[in-house]
Amino acid sequence: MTTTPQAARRASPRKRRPATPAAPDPAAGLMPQAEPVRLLNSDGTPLPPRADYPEPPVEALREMYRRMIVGRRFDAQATALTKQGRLAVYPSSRGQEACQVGGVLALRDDDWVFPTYRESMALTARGIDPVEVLTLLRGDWHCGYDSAARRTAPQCTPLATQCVHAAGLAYGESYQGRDTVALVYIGDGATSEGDFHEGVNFAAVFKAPVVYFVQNNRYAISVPLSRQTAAPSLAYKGVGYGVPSEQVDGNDPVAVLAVLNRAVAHARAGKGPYLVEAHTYRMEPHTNADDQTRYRDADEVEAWRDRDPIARLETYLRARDVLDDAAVAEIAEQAEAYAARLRERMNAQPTVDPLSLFEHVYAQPTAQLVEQREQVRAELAAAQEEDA
Ligand SMILES: Cc1ncc(C[n+]2csc(CCOP(=O)(O)OP(=O)(O)O)c2C)c(N)n1
Ligand SMILES: [Mg+2]
Repeated sequence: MTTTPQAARRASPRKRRPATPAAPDPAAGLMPQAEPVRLLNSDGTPLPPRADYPEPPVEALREMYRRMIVGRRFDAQATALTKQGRLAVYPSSRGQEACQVGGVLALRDDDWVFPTYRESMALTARGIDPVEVLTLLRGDWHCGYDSAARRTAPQCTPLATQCVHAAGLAYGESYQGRDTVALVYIGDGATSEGDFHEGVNFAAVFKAPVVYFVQNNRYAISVPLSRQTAAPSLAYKGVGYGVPSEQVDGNDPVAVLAVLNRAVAHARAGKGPYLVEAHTYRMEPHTNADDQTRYRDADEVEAWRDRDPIARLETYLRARDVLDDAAVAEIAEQAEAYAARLRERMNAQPTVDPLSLFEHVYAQPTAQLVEQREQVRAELAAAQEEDA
């Protein structure tokens, strides 16, 4: 008599299966902490130290404080310059100082930074001449600084395109045997862009040494985070591509630097990219041209004043006895002198040659460009004759 396999299975008594060992979690080592990493309370008192994110040396934190103070003063000066007609537009990063300065301090000079329009403060913290940093926002056609010499890409206005540029550059660097890292600054809103996903994916597959540093400042112009994404944390966006990802309190300078130090070390060791989401807040409007009263309450902005990253670090450093009244006053003076010098230099009228617009577009200019350049040249000559 023949039986079908199904019938045989039905006939035999059910065997008890041995307990199977739990399959290893494929996302182990990739997942962010449930709560953003924090090493200081909002009032600047320390939390217990953590083995996974060791506290940076206190000298580095003191230098971070200095650069944050100078950075905030620079930022206020740049906003004032828009009101005096010296800058066309300025996107402030007031409130985001821990991220602006932390990103730069986590890197070596020969590492690369890929900034957005929001990162003027980060670039000045990197030591780039502030007038050069503001060149583009003044209305010139170029970014003002020498990108190759400063290892700093031009500030990127098209959202998220820097994510793919950084992946390519970092891959190229490691392909040539160098251990340089590229750090990408990107906003919360820009993580909805295709280029963000393509960049992170490429970096993950080819183990490009990139740190994707998301400053989640809660808004993409007027669009709040809740209308942008349903992800519980933007850090999960890295996990989906196999990238270890972390979230950090972006207004806790000590935690920001500790987490970025680990992310940079990971990338430098050849283990591929890392993603860090910093929870922070933009205290000013999107730019000087934006009216924030149309989309957020003053109460919300006020509530974030209590988490001010500078006050938090100052309290901590005073308690550690590495900062006193005299040092605070001296740093404030440095910041004032920096702003005064910037003001002076920005008040001088720049000399801009309109014909330079046509240079550096193509190695061999197209027929249209040649024609347009000729038109501009003729118009300028006619205007000069009229003036004479
Ligand atoms: C590809 C592209 N789409 C739209 C814009 C217009 N735009 C400029 S800034 C911005 C909001 C970006 O928000 P977020 O990424 O959170 O950065 P934040 O400005 O908050 O630093 C938008 C939509 C742009 N610059 N580029
Ligand atoms: Mg934003």
